[in-house]
Amino acid sequence: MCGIVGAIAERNVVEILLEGLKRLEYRGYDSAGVALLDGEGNLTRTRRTGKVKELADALHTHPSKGNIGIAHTRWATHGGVTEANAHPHFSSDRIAVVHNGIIENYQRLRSELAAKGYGFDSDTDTESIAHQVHYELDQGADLLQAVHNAVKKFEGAYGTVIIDKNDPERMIVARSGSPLVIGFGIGENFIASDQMALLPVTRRFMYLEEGDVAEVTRTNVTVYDQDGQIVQRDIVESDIEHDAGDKAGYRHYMLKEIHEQPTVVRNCLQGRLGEHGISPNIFGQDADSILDNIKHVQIVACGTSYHSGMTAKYWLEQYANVSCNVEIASEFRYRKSFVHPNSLLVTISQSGETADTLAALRLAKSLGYSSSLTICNVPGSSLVRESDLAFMTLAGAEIGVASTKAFTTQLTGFLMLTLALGKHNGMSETDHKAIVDGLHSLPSKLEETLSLTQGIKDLAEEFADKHHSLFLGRGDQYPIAMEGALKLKEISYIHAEAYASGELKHGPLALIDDEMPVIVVAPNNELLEKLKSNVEEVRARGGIMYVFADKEAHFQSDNTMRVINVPHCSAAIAPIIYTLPLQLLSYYVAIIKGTDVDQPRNLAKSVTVE
Ligand code: HGA
Repeated sequence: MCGIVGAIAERNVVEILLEGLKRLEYRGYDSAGVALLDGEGNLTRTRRTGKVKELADALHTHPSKGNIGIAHTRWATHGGVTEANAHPHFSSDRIAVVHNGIIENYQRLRSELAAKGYGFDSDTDTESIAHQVHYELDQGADLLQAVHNAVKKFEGAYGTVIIDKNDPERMIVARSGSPLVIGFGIGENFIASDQMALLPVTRRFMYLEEGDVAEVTRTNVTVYDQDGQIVQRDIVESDIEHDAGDKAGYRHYMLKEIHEQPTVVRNCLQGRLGEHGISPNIFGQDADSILDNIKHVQIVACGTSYHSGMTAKYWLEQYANVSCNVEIASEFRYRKSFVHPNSLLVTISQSGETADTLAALRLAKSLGYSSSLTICNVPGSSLVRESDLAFMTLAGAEIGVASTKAFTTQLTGFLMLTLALGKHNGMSETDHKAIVDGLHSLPSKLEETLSLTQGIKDLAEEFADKHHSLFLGRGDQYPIAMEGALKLKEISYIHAEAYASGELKHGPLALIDDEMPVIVVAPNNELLEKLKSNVEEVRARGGIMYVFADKEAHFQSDNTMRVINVPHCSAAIAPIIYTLPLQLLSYYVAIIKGTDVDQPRNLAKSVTVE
């Protein structure tokens, strides 16, 4: 969340910053701003509420230039969405700061700094960074030392870039809890929250680590660790192949990403799944010998990733004979939990920077887990670097805020983890073969499922005027119903709840009427008859149902039930297959409602704040 870009060059950096912000807009889009320092020592600032386009228009109408600049696209945590709260924040027109994270002790810092005469113009926590650095400068420190001193006073999380009008040859950056990457150019250098922002200008990157402070000049980067010692951090060459910046002819990134699923799932399987099973060590170096001893899995994740973890619990316990708990990261990190012997901690995150999940991993390291594995989509991210084992989902950049292909590739990874753990825990030959065969058929089944698009478009019309909805599933389709409900909430703003359908009679049946559409996920599995009884319970109370069902489940459309036949698939991959129609349903409902599909209100991707 919140996107930061900074550049120091001989040329004017405005367009580099604007392009970077556009590429980071998925991280926040309530306001944006840029501060520029030119060769004559002029520090200027332009800020706008709304999207990056508003800022770009303003800069084209009133051009500004500079060879050092910092820019920011905001997802507000402290202080409303106003121009005054948009970053960069200044201290006395001298210090400019952009920040991703939350300074938790900002109120105390604010009172102290205000008492010392530093005037506040915003309601943000961020402004206290600018004034604290200014205060340290006023005490005689140079900019680098001032930042070293200032960060010692901050509690909470920050990825921050600071420039000083009186020190125009460098930017100082600091990281604690929020990601920052330095990009190396020729005679120019850059900084961003995500390498994606800098791909038009460089492919050489250095990730800062926790507690790092770095001095970035046009020709040099010097990194100091949390003890103030100079350290070398690796420079990596990015191998991101395609530039995710375009929609490839689709109207929205989300639609493009839904349609990419057959391809990315194929990529995710390639080289990892052989004819008769998975290849060795697909979860990382020495992974197989680590996994051999695992008897319990603890999964920790948030949002959509949490739903993939919930699905995995069904698989791991049913097929691999390994016990499994799943917990929301923001809960796990703040409670004392029980660690089973020989436990594997699995974190899941698209970005690998999800603040709560990262904190959970760090906490778990002191709790006695045998090992940690992350299932993640971003190479080099904090979760990947800090976990013992990593499984990259290879979904490619996901820009739509509502996650789609990251989810289905996570599930694909979990089916392979089920195979890996099942090997030493008595998985039956039949189950092993069923999963392997299911995975082989997965890309083509996903393609087949996308052909439901037209029928789902028609169906979406019936949801546009609804305010509430209910999603039902059983067994490993229950988390898929939860994910379907989350998608609908996220992008169409229709209130949606998911229930394990056996729970209906314990309360939610009271909600049923003809204004509450009920979406049912019904593959042809061993729970089908039970599910059919639940469907009858809804019908008897006048509910209107939309049933996504296997043809062989023999549901009939009538005036209370509309049936959408989903291609027949094996039980092991059914949760992945049934995800697609629910994604499409949410997408087309959102289109009819005219919401901002890729950047839904109040949300942002890569949740780097608590
Ligand atoms: N706390 C700052 C930055 C917010 C942020 O990092 N969001 O992801 C603010 O509210 O402006």
